[in-house]
Amino acid sequence: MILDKIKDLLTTKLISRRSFLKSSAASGIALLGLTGCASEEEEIKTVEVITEEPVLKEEAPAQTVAPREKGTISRQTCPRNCYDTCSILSEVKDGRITHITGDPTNPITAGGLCAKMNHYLSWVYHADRVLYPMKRVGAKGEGKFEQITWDEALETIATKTKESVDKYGPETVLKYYFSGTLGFVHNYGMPHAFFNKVGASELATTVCSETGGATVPYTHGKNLGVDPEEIPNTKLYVSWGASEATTNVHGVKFIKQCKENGGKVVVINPIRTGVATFADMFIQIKPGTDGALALGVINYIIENNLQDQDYIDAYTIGYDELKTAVKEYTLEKVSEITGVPIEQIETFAKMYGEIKPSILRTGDGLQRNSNGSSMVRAITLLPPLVGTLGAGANSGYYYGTGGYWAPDAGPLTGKELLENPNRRTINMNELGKALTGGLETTKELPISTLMVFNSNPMAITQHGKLVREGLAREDLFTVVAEIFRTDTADYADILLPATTFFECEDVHQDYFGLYVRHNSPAIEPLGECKSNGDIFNAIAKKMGYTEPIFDMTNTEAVKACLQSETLVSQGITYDRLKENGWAKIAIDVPFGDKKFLTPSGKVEFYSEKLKEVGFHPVAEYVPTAESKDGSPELFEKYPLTLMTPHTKNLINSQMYNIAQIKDLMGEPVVYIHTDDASKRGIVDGDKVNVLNDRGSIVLIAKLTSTITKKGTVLSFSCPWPKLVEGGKSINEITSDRLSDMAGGSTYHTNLVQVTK
Ligand SMILES: Nc1nc2c(c(=O)[nH]1)N[C@H]1C(S)=C(S)[C@@H](COP(=O)(O)OP(=O)(O)OC[C@H]3O[C@@H](n4cnc5c(=O)[nH]c(N)nc54)[C@H](O)[C@@H]3O)O[C@H]1N2
Ligand SMILES: Nc1nc2c(c(=O)[nH]1)N[C@H]1C(S)=C(S)[C@@H](COP(=O)(O)OP(=O)(O)OC[C@H]3O[C@@H](n4cnc5c(=O)[nH]c(N)nc54)[C@H](O)[C@@H]3O)O[C@H]1N2
Ligand code: SF4
Ligand SMILES: [Mo]
Repeated sequence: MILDKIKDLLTTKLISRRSFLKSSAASGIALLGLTGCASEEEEIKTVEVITEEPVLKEEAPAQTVAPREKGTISRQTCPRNCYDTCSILSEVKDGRITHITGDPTNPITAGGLCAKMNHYLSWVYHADRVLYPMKRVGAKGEGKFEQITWDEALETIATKTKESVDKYGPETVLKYYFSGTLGFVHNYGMPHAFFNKVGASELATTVCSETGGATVPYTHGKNLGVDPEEIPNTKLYVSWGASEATTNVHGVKFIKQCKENGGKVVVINPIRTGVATFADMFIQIKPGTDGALALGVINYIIENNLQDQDYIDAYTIGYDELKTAVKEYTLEKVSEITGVPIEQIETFAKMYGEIKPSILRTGDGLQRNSNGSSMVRAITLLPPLVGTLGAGANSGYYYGTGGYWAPDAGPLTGKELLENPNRRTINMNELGKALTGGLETTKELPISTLMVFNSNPMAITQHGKLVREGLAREDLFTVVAEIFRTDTADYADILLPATTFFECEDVHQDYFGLYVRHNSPAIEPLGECKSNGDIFNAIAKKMGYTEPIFDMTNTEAVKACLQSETLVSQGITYDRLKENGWAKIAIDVPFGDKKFLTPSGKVEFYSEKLKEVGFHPVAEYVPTAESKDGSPELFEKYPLTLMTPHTKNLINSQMYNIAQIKDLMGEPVVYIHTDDASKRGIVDGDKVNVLNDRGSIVLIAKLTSTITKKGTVLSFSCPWPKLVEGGKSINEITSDRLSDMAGGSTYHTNLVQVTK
């Protein structure tokens, strides 16, 4: 039934999209309103089967591009923390945005946004936008505020910050930010000059992909991914711990093209993802055991002489040690650890040894485990073993394209203003502990002023109970710059109104593809909103800081970011970028020169450096810290592994307050295998408690026999706590343990019990 409806819908949509493309070619640019969406096709097809998340209903009937008066068109970039970084065209009439659509000329965006961001106009013009500075008048967390002037807000912030600095020292001031926008100006750039001048504690921004990012260089020397637009041209695409149809919707078309061109697709994931539904092979692995699988595959390849010996002899070191290290990972043993049938391991190993070129992609989800680095290390040994690393543009390894980021936010951050380069660093994954004296350093020197921008820690940060207790501290002065009254904003002493990207200028670069993108403001700031850069400049001035950097405008900041060597040498100028909205960075074949920036200059199957930092110099299987093998006692009490990946309907916590999306998602669910459910007397739709020693939350049970295997439960991140029953959401019970490298997050390393 629902499928038929979707098909109907899709046909109408595709037809209207085609006519749009035709008409847009004829008339320059025509805009689609809210319904234009190329990538929905992938999402719609995959949703029903895979994640069983409901499909977004159409808001308006499919458009029939009627002739109408045109408004002013400008170009934006979707600044969300999303691989795709879509280029947007918006139309403004009488100072109001009337239509938005994806740029049809950009190869990745290809004319459509995603299902969630088709609701952008409901987001920009939401009745609950924070439009004026406010001060708290109720209890912390209660969400009672009163409008004040900017002058009063700035005066209060400056006075309180000075008090913190004078009484307790500058390091008692802490910034907390991550990815509300990923603009070089308003996230990585301008705000930091203020904190450097203050000498505030540094924040280790390791919540997302640091563990993997820190690991890859031990093997390859540098993390240089292939251009994902080459995926259609490869013969084997391996999706290892990624969920493209959810988190990278515009990437799915390249994977489909790979198949259409005769290539094979393999998915390795504990969860049946969107891509798994059309993959040639789906390896539904036990979470946290991928290291064992990779080592078993290596062992099989070597035993069957499928390795590329010429490549190994010329460009690698440590092959003998590798051979020895993987010997114990027999098919039987690996099958036992991973829950993957022996025949499947064999077939995959044979495919990976024989089919070339191939691209092996690791997602971010995989490395958000206590053994994330150990797993990623083992996987990175595979491409050089079969000689695909550096063999061609369509060959090798992919863990994002961050290694090529060209704009440089450095000149905006005022590093030269920092007096104490050894100031303390707080790991953002430990915010709860940091605020409640749970870290040695904050026990001695508590945080007294917290300034949050571009983040919603009450929803996204682990071990929510501690974060809440910390934010509720009466002796903590909290400033939050926000677009909405999030749970975090409710704890602010001063709440500042931030602009959306439709209201300010910035520059971006994808972490999926190789595009630098400009963001022009489409409209004037609503109410008294200011961009993050302008907010922190205003605070700096009120503090009495007179350095010229605090006079920098958004446009000057964008221009400064574009002065990098790569951009200048490739002729990517401000004017060109602004005119076209985006430009592609040219790269050489990653590792085409077979130069690897490791100590030996070769791929290191054996790494002395890895040994120095306490790891197996080759690789080994390490169970996760919360698992049957890693913590048998805890497992007795909490026998289910909880995974908490991203959902197609949100960007982390963003969009959960948009009525259409909230209604569509309903109350948050936990997917549980039918066997695990029946053992507990749970039926589909039951309200259940999901709990561990960190806390307990209420979710709706959704029974499945395909999405997850027995023993694994799944609940998506990150609903707003105050908008769900019980006032607590998923991160109430996730672990704030740090990963095995670079202090990364471990959102998937959780043992829980589920009770009716
Ligand atoms: N719609 C949507 N898109 C997003 C986001 C969002 O919230 N919503 N968030 C954005 C952000 S911040 C990021 S970092 C990216 C992340 O993008 P991805 O890396 O694709 O996504 P994740 O959802 O973090 O996790 C990917 C997969 O890792 C799997 N995984 C977890 N543990 C293991 C394991 O032990 N072994 C294996 N093999 N797989 C495992 C999960 O099942 C999940 O399918 O997506 C971005 N895009
Ligand atoms: N359980 C679980 N939790 C997770 C994850 C997971 O996989 N599982 N993933 C983690 C990952 S990978 C990430 S990256 C983090 C993301 O963590 P965050 O970056 O904190 O996530 P967002 O929900 O995007 O919150 C950003 C906030 O910034 C606000 N905002 C947006 N634009 C602007 C702006 O221009 N200015 C200002 N001042 N504010 C703005 C938004 O309204 C929103 O409230 O979440 C992490 N949390
Ligand atoms: S969230 Fe991602 S897919 Fe959706 S519009 Fe933004 S960049 Fe594109
Ligand atoms: Mo992330």
